[in-house]
Amino acid sequence: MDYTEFRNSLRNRKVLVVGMGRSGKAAIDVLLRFGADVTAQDASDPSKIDTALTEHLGKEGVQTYFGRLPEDMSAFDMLVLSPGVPVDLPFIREAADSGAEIIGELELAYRITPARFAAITGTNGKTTTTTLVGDIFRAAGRKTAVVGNIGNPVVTEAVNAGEDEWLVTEVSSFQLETTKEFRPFISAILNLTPDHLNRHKTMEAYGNAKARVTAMQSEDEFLVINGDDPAAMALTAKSKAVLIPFSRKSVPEGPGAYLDGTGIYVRDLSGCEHYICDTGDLRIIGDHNIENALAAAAMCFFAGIDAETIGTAVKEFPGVDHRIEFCGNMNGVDFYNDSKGTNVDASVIAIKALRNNIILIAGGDGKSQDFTELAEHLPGAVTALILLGRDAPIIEEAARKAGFTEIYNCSTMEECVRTAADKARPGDKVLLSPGCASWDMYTSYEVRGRHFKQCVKDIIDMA
Ligand code: UMA
Repeated sequence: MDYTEFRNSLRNRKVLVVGMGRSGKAAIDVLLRFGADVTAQDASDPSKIDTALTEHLGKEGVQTYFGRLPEDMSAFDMLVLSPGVPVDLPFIREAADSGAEIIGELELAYRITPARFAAITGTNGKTTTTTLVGDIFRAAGRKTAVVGNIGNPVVTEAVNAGEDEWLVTEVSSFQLETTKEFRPFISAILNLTPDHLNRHKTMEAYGNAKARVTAMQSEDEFLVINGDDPAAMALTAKSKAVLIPFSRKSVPEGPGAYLDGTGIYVRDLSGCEHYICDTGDLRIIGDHNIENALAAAAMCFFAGIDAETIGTAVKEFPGVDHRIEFCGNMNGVDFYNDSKGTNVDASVIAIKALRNNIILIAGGDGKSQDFTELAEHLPGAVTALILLGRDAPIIEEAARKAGFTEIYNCSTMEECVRTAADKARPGDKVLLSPGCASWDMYTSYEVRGRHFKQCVKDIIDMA
């Protein structure tokens, strides 16, 4: 079914949209536009739902089930799930058993658009790489929208995009779990380390969700993959796409992106090498960002962009907010906001990038992670650990087991920043890299990061 047939097929189709966050609201608007008979459901109590949304849905004739479930799940032809909704909830299974098709907002977006997708997944680096790929596409003069897990629902842009447009899409394992036909022209799997195990339960299930980014790709499409990461490489087993490995550590034999000395290169399908830029030219710091630059360069090159345009855009790229973002200096102490460090691996990466003399602020919703690896990276690099949030005791226990005892518990972000500033000596670096989701105290990592930056600004202004 092509996109016009799919759009036509939505007329009078009974669709239940689950979750009234950004994705659910966007999906409803698009479904209504094509005449679907939409019902909305959210687990939250009606009093917690935005009144503007309730009024909007009322005007559009959308029946709502807030804080409760529809009585008859067999009434729906299709369910569109928001990414945060687990697929194995009993009422979703009941609908599937009665013949409803279960898809997510990403799959809806894919089916409804003629635009092409460049899709980026992986445990860490997704937002940086997606933003960089978007910048390079724009620099090459391509019509581009940067969408997905990065914060903009895909479906909103997808429905207005033409066939000459590119949807550069950050895709999470949550979004991929509900894809069926989703087939990007070029995809990337940046790395695979433990995350979201409270939702996916096992690393195998988490990896399987990530592998869906390439599952439907064909032999004339491309999968950019981290050649230095065996767990990511293992996900390529079933892919039919042309494999384009990127590596910081070795030079691939065939096509790929790699370092030769300090130079970043791409080798094309006929074996010719193309110079992109030098690692010293990058404004983003750390080995992980060299990997992000390699992945972005490979994606853009094999999407048909010339090496010179890629090189210029990579050199100009300033990085993204909330990812090892410099946010102030006070008395010789630098402050960095890495609120996007929402898992152990991301925080370890941030510690490695800043190397030593770090005062680390961590903690939050630990998502059932094991913090041993984070704890093992503290001695030698971190001089004080300041803990905040629900799972602080779990991190403290892991740190003490690793022999690290310079630990301070705080109950607010203001207190964390004050304590860090008190402990810091000139040359130290205060780093917020929680290793945890923000959901125990904030609505998102962005809100947490902005709060941290405000606390840093306040303390600098007072000094
Ligand atoms: N809800 C239910 N039932 C449930 C779970 C949630 O009804 O079982 C409801 C909640 O009450 C709430 C709504 O669903 O009203 C929230 O939906 P959502 O959690 O899917 O959030 P959205 O606002 O739609 O945002 C989602 C992504 N959120 C998640 O994956 C948790 C955003 O990624 C993404 O930016 C946005 O879609 C646009 O595409 C955020 C994220 O934290 C940044 N992602 C995770 C990560 O990066 O680690 C995967």
